[in-house]
Amino acid sequence: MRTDLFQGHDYFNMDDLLTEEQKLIRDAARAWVKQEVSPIIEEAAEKQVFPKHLLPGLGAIGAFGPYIPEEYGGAGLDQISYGLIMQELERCDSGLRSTASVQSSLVMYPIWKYGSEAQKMKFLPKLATGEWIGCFGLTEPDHGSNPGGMITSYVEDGDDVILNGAKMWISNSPFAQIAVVWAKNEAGRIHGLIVERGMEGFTTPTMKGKWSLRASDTGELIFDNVRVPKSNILPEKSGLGAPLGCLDSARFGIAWGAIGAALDCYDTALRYSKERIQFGKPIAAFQLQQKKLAEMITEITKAQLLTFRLGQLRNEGRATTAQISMAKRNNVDMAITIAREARQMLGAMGIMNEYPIMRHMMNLESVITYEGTHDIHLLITGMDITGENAFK
Ligand code: TGC
Ligand code: FAD
Repeated sequence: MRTDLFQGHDYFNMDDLLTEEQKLIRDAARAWVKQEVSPIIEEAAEKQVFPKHLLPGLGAIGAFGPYIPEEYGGAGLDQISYGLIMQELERCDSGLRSTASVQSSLVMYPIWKYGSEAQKMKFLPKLATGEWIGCFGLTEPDHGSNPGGMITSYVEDGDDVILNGAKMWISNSPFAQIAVVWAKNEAGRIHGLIVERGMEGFTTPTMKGKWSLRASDTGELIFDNVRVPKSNILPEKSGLGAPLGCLDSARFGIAWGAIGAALDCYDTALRYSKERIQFGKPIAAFQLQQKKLAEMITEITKAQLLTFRLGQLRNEGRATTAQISMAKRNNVDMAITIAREARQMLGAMGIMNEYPIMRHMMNLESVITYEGTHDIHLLITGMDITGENAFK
C-alpha cells in the first residue's frame, strides 16, 4: 500500500488569501482523505466499486452541501470553502469528488433553490449527513450536449404525474435513494421531479465496463409509468435554465477539483524525479524533465489564481456561466495534460497502480466530457465574446 505523502503546493502564496476557517476546512478534508481514502482508493478503482462506507465521513467533513444553510443541515460555508473541499477530494480521486459534487450541487442545490419548504425539510438534512444519497438525471441516451431535446416526460393524473423515459450516464444512480429528474410536462416545459427509490416502475441499472471513474458508480434511470406525487415536483423554477443553474454550481466545484488531480500528479512526478537515478544522476537534473515540472507548476498556479478569483465572484453572486465554463474547461484540460506528462516522467512505473497518475489520467477523460464537454465550454465562451450562438 502506498503512503500518501502529499503536502500541497502553493507557489504564489495563495494561502495568504485564505481565511483561517477556509484553511482549517481544507486541512480537515485533506487529513480525512489521507486517513480514510488514500489507503483503499486503488483497490476500489481496480474492483470498480464505490466505497459506500465513506459516505458518513464525507458528510462529517462538510462535503455534502457545504454552502447549504445550517437550518437545512448544510455547513453554511462560502464558495471558496466548497471549492477547497472539492480540490482535496479530487486530489485523491475524481470519483470521490463526483459523489460530493453531485450530492451538493446537483441534488441539494436544486432542492434548496427550487424546492418547497416541505421538500427542503424532508430531504436536505438527510442528504447533508450522507444518510440519503441522491443523483441527477439530465442526460439521455440521445440527448447529451443538447439536453433541451430530452424526451423523458410526464402527464398529470389527479394528485400525481405519470413519468416515462430514460436517463443514462447517471453518477450514483445504482444506490441513490432519490433522483432529481428533469422531464417535460404536457406543454413541453422542463420541470424537476424528485423520484424516490421504491416507486413502482423506477429502476436504476448499473453501467459496467468503464475504464474511467471506476471508483464511482454510474447507471441509468428507467421510468416505466412511474407514479410521482405532484408534491415531489420542484415548484420554484422550470425551463432548461433550472438544470443549467445547477450545472453552474457543479462546474465551479469541478474547476477546483481538477486542480487537486493536477497537484497529485505533479507531486508524484516531482518526488519520483528526485529519487529515480539514470545516467548517474536524478532524472530531475535533466533539463527536459525540469521543463515538464516547471510548466506543470506554472499551469497549476495560473489555475489556482483563476479559480480563487472565480470563488470571490461566486461569493458575491457575480460569477457568470461563461466565466465558470472557462474555468472548468481550462482547469480540466490543464489537469489531463499534466497527468499525461507526469505519467511519462515515471517511465514504466507510471502505468502501475503503485502510483495514482494513470488512475487520475483515466478519470479525467470523464471529467473533460461530463458537465459539458471541452468543445461545449469553448462554444459557451465563443458565444459570450462574439454574441453569436453556434448551437442554433
Ligand atoms: P439556451 O437556449 O442557451 O438556454 C436555455 C434557457 O436556459 C437559460 N440559461 C441558464 N439559466 C440559468 N443558468 C444558466 N447557466 C443558464 N444557461 C442558460 C437561457 O437563458 C434560456 O432561458 P430561456 O428563458 O430563454 O428559455 O440552451 P441550449 O439548448 O442552446 O443549450 C445550451 C448549452 C449547449 C450550452 C447547454 O445546454 C449545455 O450546457 N450543454 C451541456 C450539457 C451538460 O453539461 N450536461 C451535464 C449533465 S450532468 C453531468 O454531467 C453530471 S456529471 C456529475 C459528476 O459525476 O460530477
Ligand atoms: P455528445 O453530446 O453526443 O457529444 C459527442 C461529441 O460531439 C463531443 O465531443 C461533443 O463536444 C461534440 N459536440 C456535441 N455538440 C456539439 C456542437 N454543437 N458543436 C461542436 N461539437 C459538438 N449526466 C447526467 O445527467 N447526470 C450525471 O450524473 C452524469 N454523470 C456522468 C458520469 C460519467 C462517468 C460520464 C462519462 C458522463 C456523465 N453524465 C451525466 C453525462 C454527461 O454530462 C454527458 O456525457 C455529456 O454532457 C456529453 O454528452 P454525450 O456523452 O451524449 O456526448
